[in-house]
Amino acid sequence: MLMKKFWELVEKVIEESDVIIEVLDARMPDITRNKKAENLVKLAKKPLIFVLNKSDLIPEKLAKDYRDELRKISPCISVSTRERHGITLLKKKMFEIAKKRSRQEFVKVGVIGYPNTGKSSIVNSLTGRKKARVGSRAGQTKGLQWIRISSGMGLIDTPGIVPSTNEDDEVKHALIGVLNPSKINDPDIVARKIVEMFVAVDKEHFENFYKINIGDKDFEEIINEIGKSRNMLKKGGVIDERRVYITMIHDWQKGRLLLKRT
Ligand SMILES: Nc1nc2c(ncn2[C@@H]2O[C@H](COP(=O)(O)OP(=O)(O)O)[C@@H](O)[C@H]2O)c(=O)[nH]1
Ligand SMILES: [Mg+2]
Repeated sequence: MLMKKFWELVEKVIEESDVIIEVLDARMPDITRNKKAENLVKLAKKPLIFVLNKSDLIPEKLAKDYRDELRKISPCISVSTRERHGITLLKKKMFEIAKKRSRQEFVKVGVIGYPNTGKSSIVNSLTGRKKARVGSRAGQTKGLQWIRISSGMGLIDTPGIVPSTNEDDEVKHALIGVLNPSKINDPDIVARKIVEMFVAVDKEHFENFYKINIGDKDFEEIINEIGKSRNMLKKGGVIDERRVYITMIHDWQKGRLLLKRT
C-alpha cells in the first residue's frame, strides 16, 4: 500500500471516531508516538488516549513514570494484551472520555498506531469473541466496519496503521520491528541502542538471557561476551559481531528480551 493510502485510512479512522486510542510500545513510548497522527487528532478536536501496550515487558515503576509523563498531554493507560491486564480499565476510560466529549447516544472508538505495537491485539481484546461486524449503519456503505463492545460503545475494527517509511530513521524502524534485522544497514547502531536501554533499566535480565556478565564492560566487550556465550564465531574463532547484533535485534523485536527482572 502506498504511504498516502495509509494516511487516508488513519484520517478516516479519526474522522469516524469520537475518541481515538494511540497504541504505543511500552518499551519505547517516545519512539512509537507519531506526532503527525496526534496532530490530526487534535485538528479534528477529538480526545486521544495513549495506550502503553506490552507493559508486561517493562517494570511497573518504569510504566508509571511513562504514564505520568504522557498524562501531561493526554490520558494514558497501561495494558498487556498478552497477560490480559488493563483492558477493563481501558474500556472504562474510553467510555468516560467519549461520553464527556460527545452528546451522542452511541460513541465510536478508533485505534491508531505504528505497525507491530499491538493494535490488532487490542482490537481483539476489546471485542472479545464477538467477531460479528455490526457494520456501517444502513445507507452508510462508505463507513468503516465497527463492532459493539458495550451498550453505547463501538470499536472501529480496522486500525489506522501509521506508515513508517522515513528513510533516515532506520534505528526507529528496527526497534519498532518493521524492518527485518538481516536487512538493516547498521545493525551495530540498533544493537547499541538496545544495550543502552538495558544498561539503564535492567542489566540483570539481559545478563541472564545471554548468560553474560556486564560489569563495567563497554559495548564492544558486551558483544564479544555474547558471541562467546552463544558460540557465534567466524572462521578462525573470531566473534561474528554482525550475527550477535542481528540476534539481539531479533530477540528485541520478538519481545523475548524483557526490560524487567524475571
Ligand atoms: N509481550 C507482548 N507482546 C504483545 C502484546 N500485544 C501484542 N504483542 C505482540 O506484538 C506483535 C504485534 O502485535 P499485533 O497486534 O499484530 O500488532 P499490530 O501490527 O499493531 O496490529 C505480535 O507478535 C504480538 O504477539 C503484549 O501485550 N505483550
Ligand atoms: Mg495489525
